[in-house]
Amino acid sequence: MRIDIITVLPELLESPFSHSIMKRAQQKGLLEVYTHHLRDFGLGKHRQVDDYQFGGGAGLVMMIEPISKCIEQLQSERAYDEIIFLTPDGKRYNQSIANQLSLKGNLLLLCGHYKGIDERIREQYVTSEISIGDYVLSGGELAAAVLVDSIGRLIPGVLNDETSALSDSFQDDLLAPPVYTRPAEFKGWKVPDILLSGHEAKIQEWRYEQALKRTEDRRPDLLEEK
Ligand code: 6GU
Repeated sequence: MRIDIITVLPELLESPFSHSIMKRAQQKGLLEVYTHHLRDFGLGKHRQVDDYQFGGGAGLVMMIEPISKCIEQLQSERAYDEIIFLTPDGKRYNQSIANQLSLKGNLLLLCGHYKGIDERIREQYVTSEISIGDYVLSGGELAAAVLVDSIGRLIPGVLNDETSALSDSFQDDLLAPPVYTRPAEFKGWKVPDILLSGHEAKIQEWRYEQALKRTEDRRPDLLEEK
C-alpha cells in the first residue's frame, strides 16, 4: 500500500512512521508513506497557500490552486482509490473504516488547517472526509498519523503472531481483556490463578468473559451497535 499525505507541516509527520511497527512495515516493503509539502505548490514569491475568506470573517482559508496543483500532479503519476480530507466535520473514524481502507492500494490524505479549505476542493477532488473524534485539532496532521498507523498495521504481513491485530480491542467489537507478565506476585498483588494454570481452553474462556465484562462496564455502546 502507498499513502501520500499533503500537508503544510511535513515536519510534524517525520517521526510517527519511523518507529516500531510502522518502521517495520516500510522496511518490509508493505507500506510506503510520502509527505508532500503544500508550500512547494504555493503562489508567488511567498508561496502563499491561504487567503482571507470571501464574505468576510476571521481566519484564513486554504486556497484551491496550490491544493489542486499538488493533487493533479500526484494523480498524473498514479490513480488513487480514495482522496481523504481530514476534518473535524468528517465521518467519525473507527476500526471498521480502518479495516476497509487497509484493503486499498493508493490513498491520498489531505490535511486541513486554518479555517478550512476552499469548498471546491471538497466538491471536486475529495472522495471521503474523516474526523478522528469529537474534539478540535490544530490541523489534520495528527489525524493523518492516526489513520496511517491504524491502517498500516492491518496490512497482511505487517504484524506477526505476537502482535496479531485479531486480539486488538475493537477488532471483534469487544475491548481487550487484562494482561499480566512476571512476576506472578508483586507486593502481595497476584496474577489471576487461571492464567498460571496452563489450561488453554479455560484461559480462552476467562479472557472472553473479561473482555465482555470490560466492554459492558466501559463501552456498552459497542455491544448495542449491532
Ligand atoms: Cl481530522 N482534523 C482536525 N483539525 N481536528 C480534528 C480532526 C481532524 N478529527 C478530530 N478533530
